[in-house]
Amino acid sequence: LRIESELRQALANKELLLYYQPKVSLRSGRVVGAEALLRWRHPVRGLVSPGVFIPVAEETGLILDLGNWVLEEACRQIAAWRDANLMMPPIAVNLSARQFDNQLPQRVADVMARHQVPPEQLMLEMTESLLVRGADNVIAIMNKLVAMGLSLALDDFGTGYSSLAYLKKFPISTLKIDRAFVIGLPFEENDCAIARAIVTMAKQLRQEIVAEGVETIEQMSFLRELGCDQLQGYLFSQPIPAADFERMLGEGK
Ligand code: G
Ligand code: G
Ligand code: MN
Ligand code: NA
Repeated sequence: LRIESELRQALANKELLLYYQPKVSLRSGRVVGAEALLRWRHPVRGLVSPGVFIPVAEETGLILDLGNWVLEEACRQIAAWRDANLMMPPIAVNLSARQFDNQLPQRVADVMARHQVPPEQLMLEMTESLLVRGADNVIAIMNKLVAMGLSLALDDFGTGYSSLAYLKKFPISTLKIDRAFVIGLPFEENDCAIARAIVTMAKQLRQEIVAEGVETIEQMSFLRELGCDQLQGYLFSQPIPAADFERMLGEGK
């Protein structure tokens, strides 16, 4: 309860900020995207992890306000980079299942229009729990977002309960292999088998594959052999402030 009211204040007091974690192309070695991750700079507790406050926000419904803030802030940042003539890759924003209602496409369209963000600059990440809900209107909402030119990624893949049969019904362009299966590569046989199966399936479905939580060169080599497209993880960078992300891309030129 304490966190809930503090979180409300945090929104009003501008204590929230976005960090960016690069996604690196295995083919070119270049940064080809980033995931925006919410952070809370608490005046007393310091930087609070979303692992602590997102679940509270989900329970209380505050995730709707938080989610709108994240979308707004990501689009503001994309526009600021463009206005500064910086060439930045697409930014992915996490969406909670609770944000998925019939008004979502219009809300996203409004924010994009306000900041004149082209759809190629924005991606949306969502988790499997959304697919399990499986309602027809989820597919309809996704189709609207795709029709707006946005691309959709399925986050934390393999950790939920969605049947593989669902996958082909959803207009998803990217699968993100959860770091739970990346941790054991290349030494744990089971993790290798699961990673291989996910990549093989995603390729058949013509989806891009991003591996999360990549921390070692050995993991990278294994994922390269599998034909994974992009990697995200501490091997390349932790989530970092916008200014550091700009600097990283500037140095890469
Ligand atoms: O950044 P970190 O690994 O601490 O994030 C912990 C969890 O919080 C992850 O599961 C991540 O998906 C989630 N998260 C981070 N930022 C956002 C956000 O803006 N919206 C939602 N819904 N979840 C987020
Ligand atoms: O659920 P989601 O995939 O959105 O969560 C991303 C979270 O994973 C972020 O909070 C980020 O801090 C964390 N993360 C990103 N890369 C690594 C990594 O290489 N190792 C570990 N342990 N965590 C990571
Ligand atoms: Mn994510
Ligand atoms: Na994840």
